Order: sequence, then structure tokens, then C-alpha cells
Amino acid sequence: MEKLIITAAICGAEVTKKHNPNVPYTVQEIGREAQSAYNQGASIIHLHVRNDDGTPTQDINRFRDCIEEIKRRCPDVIIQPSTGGAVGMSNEERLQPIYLKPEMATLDCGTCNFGGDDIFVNTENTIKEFSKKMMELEIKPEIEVFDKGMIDTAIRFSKKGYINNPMHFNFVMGVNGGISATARDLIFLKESIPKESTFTVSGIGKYEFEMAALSILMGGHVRVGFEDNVYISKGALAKSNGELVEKVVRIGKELGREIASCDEARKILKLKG
Ligand code: KMH
Ligand code: ZN
Repeated sequence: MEKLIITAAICGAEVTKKHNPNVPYTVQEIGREAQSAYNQGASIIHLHVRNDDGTPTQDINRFRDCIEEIKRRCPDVIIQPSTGGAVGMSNEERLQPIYLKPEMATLDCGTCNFGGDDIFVNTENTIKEFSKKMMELEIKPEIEVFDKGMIDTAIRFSKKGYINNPMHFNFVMGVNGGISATARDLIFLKESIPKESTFTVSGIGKYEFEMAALSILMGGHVRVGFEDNVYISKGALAKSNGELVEKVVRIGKELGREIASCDEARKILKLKG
């Protein structure tokens, strides 16, 4: 089987130091958490950034500072900024980090409830606008899938030439409002994407490691990190993103998957590099 690409979603937009004091806010803390994940075997950093007080921001200057700090500590890591940002941000706000021309960025392919009263809005015109800009800047999108219809949207858009093939998907499973984190649902998602595509799985909360194991067995890749889950095991907070990555490396090796280096990940995902 293909080597295993591990993405670390080190920060997110919603989780706070109240959930786990090791959630990073400052540039230094973001750098520290990225390095801890990279040192354990993560080849992609999925990046949200915060102001020093912890509020989420998509400010281009904050992204520039954080990316510089991550590259100083992890020179060859693939950086994948979020264009999802936080619920309620405008499209202009969300798009800012793509103008730094990262190798990858997220492309959220549909609207969904997002816990409580929140709605994460991604209209068809938003998806087209974001995708067009990423194509112009030669950024490979990671297609964020919170429910199965989002795969269908991405396929429909790729047929119209709005998204390039081969596509890379991230199945986010277990968000309240999205698809459940079950083996049956993962098989359904995997069978719904084009054969030449690649996929990674983000199991939310207590589902993180069981979904990781299923993805590893099914030939997929894995995302872990504080954005999705702050516990290393039931009731025990993770000390770092690196500790979460280390656990996936252990599971992956036990199940016969070698870990992809950053350059191997670039080849698997067909990044321009
Ligand atoms: N914070 C969520 C509302 C992405 O990074 O593209 C959106 C999100 C997806 O995290
Ligand atoms: Zn995200």
C-alpha cells in the first residue's frame, strides 16, 4: 500500500486553551506545535491562525508570520492554510492566506450545520470563486467533505473544469451536522470518489483514532490534531499535537503502512513542489 500521509491540524478556529492549555495562539506557540507534529512524522500542517488572545483570524500578515515561523522550524513541511476560517467570516476574509501562494489550501464544498446554532456557509458561487482563484495561483485544493453531497458537488465542478483532477479529499467525520464517524459511512465516502483521487480522514473527538485506523486499513491517509480532538486517550489531554501524530505513526506501522516524508507526500498528492 501507498505510504501514509499524516496531516496535523494543530490549531483550528474553535478549540481553546480552556479545552486544552496546549492549544496554540501566538506565532511562537503555532511554531512549537507544528514542529512537534513534524518531528513525529506529520508531512502536512493544516493551518488556522489566531490573534494572541485566541480569537480566530484569517489576517494575511498573521498567516505570513506563522508560515515563516513554521518553515524556520520545519523547512520542508507542506503548509495547507484553511480557507474555511471560522463560521461567520466573509469570503474575502477567508481567502487571504491563498495570496501567500501555499502549496495547498482547503476548499470546503458545501454548507452544513456546525453544532448549536452555527451554519458553515459555502454556496456554489463561493466554491467556484475559491476554486478559480486556487487554480490561478496553482494551489492544490484539499476538498473538505462534511457530508456525502459535497463529494458530488466536487465531482460535478471538476467535470465543468472548475476543479482540477486528480482531486484530494478530506472526509471530516463526526461533526454535529455532518456525516457520522462510522465504518459504513467511510466505505460509502471512499466508494463515492473517483478512482484516481486520494483521501484523508479526520475523525472528530473520540472518533479520531478509530477513524484513523480504518483509513489506514482502507489505503487512505490520516489527519489528527487539536482542531479535531484534544485527548490522547479517554479523559487524558494530549501534551502536544506531536503526541497525537506519534500515536498514528504507531498504529500505521502496526498495520503495515510506512510513513510518507514531505517529499513523498508531494509525489502522492501530485503537488507542484
Ligand atoms: N472552522 C470551520 C468552520 C477548513 O479548514 O477549511 C471550517 C474548517 C474547514 O475548519
Ligand atoms: Zn480547518
